[in-house]
Amino acid sequence: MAISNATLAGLNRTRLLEMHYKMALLRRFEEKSAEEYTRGKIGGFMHLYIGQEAVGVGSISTLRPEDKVLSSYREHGQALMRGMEPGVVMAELFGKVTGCSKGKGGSMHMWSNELGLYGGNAIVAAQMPIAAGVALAEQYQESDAIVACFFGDGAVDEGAFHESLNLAAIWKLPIVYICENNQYSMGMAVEKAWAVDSLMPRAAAYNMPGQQADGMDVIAVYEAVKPAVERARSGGGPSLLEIKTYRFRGHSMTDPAYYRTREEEQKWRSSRDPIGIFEKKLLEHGIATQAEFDENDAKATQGWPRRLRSSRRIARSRSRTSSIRM
Ligand SMILES: Cc1ncc(C[n+]2csc(CCOP(=O)(O)OP(=O)(O)O)c2C)c(N)n1
Ligand SMILES: [Mg+2]
Repeated sequence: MAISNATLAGLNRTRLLEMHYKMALLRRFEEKSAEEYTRGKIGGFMHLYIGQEAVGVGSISTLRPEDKVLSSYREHGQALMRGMEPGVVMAELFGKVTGCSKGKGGSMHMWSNELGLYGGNAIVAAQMPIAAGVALAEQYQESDAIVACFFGDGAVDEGAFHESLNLAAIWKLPIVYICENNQYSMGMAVEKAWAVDSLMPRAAAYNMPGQQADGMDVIAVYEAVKPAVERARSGGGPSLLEIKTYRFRGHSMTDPAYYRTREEEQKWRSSRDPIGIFEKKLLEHGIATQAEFDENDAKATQGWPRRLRSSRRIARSRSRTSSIRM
């Protein structure tokens, strides 16, 4: 098959394949984490990013190395996207001194000054005022860096969300607020928790642009986040994005997810897998081949120490839309 020179959202084939690789890496890393957690090798709480890969990859692909990223406790994906070595993230999960937080933080506390990654925050919405403070520091120092602040739909119900957005708007801080609306905060469905059916009225309340995007489509995420990043970088102030997604696993490793049906989960996995959707798009545009996806997938499992690679595999269901098994 002839490879096309087509671009998607201005991204060339090399960058698109790199994004595909990152999505595969995030998926495979989380599967491995789940496996090791089940074997009792990882302690504490652990929240997986499976299903939400397009949000982290699409958003962080718009950033520069000097930009700063803050996230919630579901942040393995952001750490990997920011360039943290998978072995370092895994070591942190294992509580090893070679982890990014010297093994003292674990799953919810990925941190790297060099990579501009300021957590990993276990308290819901805690990262939002911190992100505003980091953005204020960047503004004060007249740097070109901006802040990307990720949070879940549950964080919107916290006072810290409202205080942060208000101050960010008043001070025109260089920040992009990225809500990963995966439709549940723990077991609470978003339609039972929000008096409004989208985040757009909240953006209006704090006088900043609001934008929604399909969080299962990495290109749609990239296209939504990019103008917000440019606006922040050029002194235009903050934006609020609502990226609609779905976590394929429970809230944490110990969540049996009784609050939703197995049919609902299966429907998302089989028809809205973000990796499958991206692969289909790349194939349709003739930009990449199945062999290249397979190559990326194989490479994605090579990031952690060799002895972890051969250990027992957990049962996985095959997604019908993705060549990458879940
Ligand atoms: C201030 C605070 N209140 C309650 C909790 C307990 N808690 C942990 S996660 C969570 C739900 C947060 O919502 P969201 O980010 O949408 O959840 P997810 O999508 O990760 O399930 C809650 C209430 C907490 N960690 N911090
Ligand atoms: Mg949520």
